[in-house]
Amino acid sequence: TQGQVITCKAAVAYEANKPLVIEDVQVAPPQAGEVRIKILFTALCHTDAYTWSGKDPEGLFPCILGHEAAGIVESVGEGVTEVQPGDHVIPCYQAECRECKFCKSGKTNLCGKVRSATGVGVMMNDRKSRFSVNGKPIYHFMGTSTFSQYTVVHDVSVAKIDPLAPLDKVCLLGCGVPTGLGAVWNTAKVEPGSNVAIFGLGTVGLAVAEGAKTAGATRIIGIDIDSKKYETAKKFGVNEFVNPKDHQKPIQEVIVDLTDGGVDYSFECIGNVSVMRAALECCHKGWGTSVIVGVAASGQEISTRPFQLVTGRVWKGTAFGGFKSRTQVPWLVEKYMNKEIKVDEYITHNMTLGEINKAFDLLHEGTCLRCVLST
Ligand code: NAD
Ligand code: AHE
Ligand code: ZN
Repeated sequence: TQGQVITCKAAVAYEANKPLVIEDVQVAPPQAGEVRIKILFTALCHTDAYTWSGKDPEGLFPCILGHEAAGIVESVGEGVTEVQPGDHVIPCYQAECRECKFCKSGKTNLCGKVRSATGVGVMMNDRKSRFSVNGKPIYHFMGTSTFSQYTVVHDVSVAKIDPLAPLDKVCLLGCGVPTGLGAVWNTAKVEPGSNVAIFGLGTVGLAVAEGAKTAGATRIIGIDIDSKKYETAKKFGVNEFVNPKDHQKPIQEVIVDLTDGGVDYSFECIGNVSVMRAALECCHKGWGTSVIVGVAASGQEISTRPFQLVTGRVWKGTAFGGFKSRTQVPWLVEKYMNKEIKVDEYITHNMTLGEINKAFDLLHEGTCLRCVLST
């Protein structure tokens, strides 16, 4: 198949909110600096649902969504040296070129090399898509487009991993789990003995809990409007639970009262701007740090009294948990293989690519953390 167009099945999002259509899609060969990957397993993340909803300013249609996956390199374009056909890989929506201003700064995991293309659904080389249906181009998404049996990505967006790692599990290390762990370890840098509040106990919030537990946090307070979330959350390290619906007072006041003035660290893992405000305001005066992890819709803005920051609270955000993708995803895979981090525990459902619309329905029900699709 090397050098040839591959026709395979993919889930195409033709319009916002309209059911995805399983189509025969043509996938062009990889050009210079590109890699074509046979995707074996892909999970669904709430960010896919967000873009599909039409609220993402970077969401273009028709496109192939999906960004949490694992597969095997099928072929590589000219000049690609770090991976070869047969390598087991995880596509990374956050690239790492190791050469750009961002990569060299030592201050961020964001990479500038291909971001201008991945935000508009094309490849960097010719600003065109490698996907088409009957000659009509289909946009890429986040530089990954994993809801397809084959995809083409930039070589700076491919993490080569241990071939012994089970791809049906480690696909989760493409997004949600690293995001939560890294928010704690890299962005907040939680110290032993800290008190932590986590708003939203989906996969990302639970990974924050796991990260906080391993960092030695003392009180790990989970906050969710769905009380059923507490049972599962306990397994990930949450040791107190608050449902905002059980209280008259604003949730930030409830947390401040519970914690003698506020928590050391809080994490917003929902994407709701009023909860982001509450998460900041439940932090302790003088030092409390709040990390925004959730993705809020286009047009939404955060607000608080500047006095909150003047008096020492810090507002931060994180993308992919601050992890350098190509370097650290393989390391996270090893941590999983050594049983130092959970992954299997986040997988509540397994389905096939053909059942993707049903999988999205599930995602909106409280019982689903991650659903892994086999392609
Ligand atoms: P999820 O939907 O599984 O989890 C959200 C949880 O929040 C649910 O348990 C829900 O019951 C709860 N919730 C909703 N409204 C609430 C409220 N007002 N108060 C308290 N709890 C509330 O989602 P997820 O897959 O865990 O993702 C969480 C967010 O993180 C999404 O916005 C996603 O787009 C974002 N995300 C960001 C990054 C990043 O790099 N920054 C990476 C992955 C995901
Ligand atoms: N296109 C969206 C932004 C979405 C967003 O913030 N994405 C996160 C990853 S979410 C993964 O589930 C991210 O990494 N952002 C940094 C980046 O470079 O995109 C919008 O609203 O415009
Ligand atoms: Zn995601």
